[in-house]
Amino acid sequence: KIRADHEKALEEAKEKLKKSRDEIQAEIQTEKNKVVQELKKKDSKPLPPVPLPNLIGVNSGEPSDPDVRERRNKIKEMMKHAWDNYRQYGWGHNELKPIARKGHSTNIFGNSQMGATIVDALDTLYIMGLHDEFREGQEWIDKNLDFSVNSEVSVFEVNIRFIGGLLAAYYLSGQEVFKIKAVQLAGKLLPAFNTPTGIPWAMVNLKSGVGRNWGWASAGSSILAEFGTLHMEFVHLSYLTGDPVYYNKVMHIRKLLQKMDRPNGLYPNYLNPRTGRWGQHHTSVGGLGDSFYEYLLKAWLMSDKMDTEARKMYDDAIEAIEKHLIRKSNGGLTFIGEWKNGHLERKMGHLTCFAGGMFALGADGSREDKAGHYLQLGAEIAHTCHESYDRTTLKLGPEAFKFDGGVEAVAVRQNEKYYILRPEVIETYWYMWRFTHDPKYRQWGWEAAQAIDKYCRVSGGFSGVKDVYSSSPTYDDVQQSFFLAETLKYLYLLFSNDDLLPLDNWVFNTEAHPLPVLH
Ligand code: DMJ
Repeated sequence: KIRADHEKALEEAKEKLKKSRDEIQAEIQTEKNKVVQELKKKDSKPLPPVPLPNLIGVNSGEPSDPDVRERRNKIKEMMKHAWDNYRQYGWGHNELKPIARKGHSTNIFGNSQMGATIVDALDTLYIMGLHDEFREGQEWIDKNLDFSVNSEVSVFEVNIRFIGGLLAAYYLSGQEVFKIKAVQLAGKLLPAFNTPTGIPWAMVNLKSGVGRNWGWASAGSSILAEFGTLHMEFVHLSYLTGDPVYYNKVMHIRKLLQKMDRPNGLYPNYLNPRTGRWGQHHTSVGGLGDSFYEYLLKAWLMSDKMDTEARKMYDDAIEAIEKHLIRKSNGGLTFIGEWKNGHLERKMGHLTCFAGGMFALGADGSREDKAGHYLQLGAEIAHTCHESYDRTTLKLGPEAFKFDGGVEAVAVRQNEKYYILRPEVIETYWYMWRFTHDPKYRQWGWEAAQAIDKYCRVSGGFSGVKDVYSSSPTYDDVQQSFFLAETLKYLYLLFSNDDLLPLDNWVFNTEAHPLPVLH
């Protein structure tokens, strides 16, 4: 059926290409008008009213210390630079090429033009008080964001960036349009769950609903960090709509995982959605695994600590990870390696650095009251990740670094030396700052902010760099949407008071979109 659907889509595309440009444009316009009309019809049917959770600390955080205030203002200025350039050169495209000064997109968004940067940036704009920019974004979303596009997108990425971004914008601003769009989009993702096991495909065509997995994934598998990072958003969707369909989908995934054997207590990164069997026995707290663990912990926090099943799964998983993946290097640096078929690869990814913050966030409520231990582990990971920054020329961290053959926290392979404006290290600094108020975390965050401003800033926005060990780096010419959603938001929060989005009331999704605790 899948093949037949694809062939049909291909045929349609071929037919379309036979037509003249004007004809095609006219057809697109007619289709767009139709969608707008349909949306208007749907929009007029209001969603059932639900009480908004208690929203605390949405407009606070102004630091009294003038130096801290100055740093916070600098971060806001960087956000403005990133936004204004996207506004000018990439508006409506998913991302910006800051050097070529034009729109950019990657395969995670298919061939769509869904304004990923706009949706991802909204809540950051809001908490920074950039209200004109927020309104511009809202207007674009209201008028242009539609999901009936013949485009194959990543279910995970669309969930964390779009649904997460829209829900956070809704809770912060109270503007109904965001909720409506989030629910419409979620409806488009649901066909991805039509697999023999209910484990969703990695990708879904938003128009046809046809799903499939990444060609590179082990034995046709879905990815743990992808199907395991839907829970927070889907629970909120059920809460806001009163429709249990979303909740049921993610709880089904959880139940299935609970029933499965885990080699050495570890969750492999790959699971086949047809057979329900694990693929390769690789386990990672970085790419392919990371946010699955994060969402177990956050499911518990988001439920006001009622979802003890999620907490138990988190505790079990973390215990196995500590036993098999976490080690100390000869130089005394704690690192989290990658487990591959019973062998530990002594390499840590930039993505893995988020785990420092996760350990700190999960300290309270840990088994046998090991809160001190997990806070300490968080501090050690933060320290290791800071070292990975500090040992480079640009003072920005590489994509992956080794602890092997005399090498400590340094990238070895050329294709692991890049920095693409990722947030994870700064994210960990921020959590550690919230829990300890040790000034070194603000200092380290400031070092990173200065390095980004010095080496990644160009006149058309911010760009990733290809080699953090080179004194004359080349740019990758991409301003990632998560730079505005996460990196700049965590920096801003780091230089704000704790009463801005307090962690007792808000839980951040894996793209740094804050969702309220459902008491
Ligand atoms: C973000 O999209 C999310 O944080 C995701 O969980 C993993 N990585 C990127 C940013 O590095």
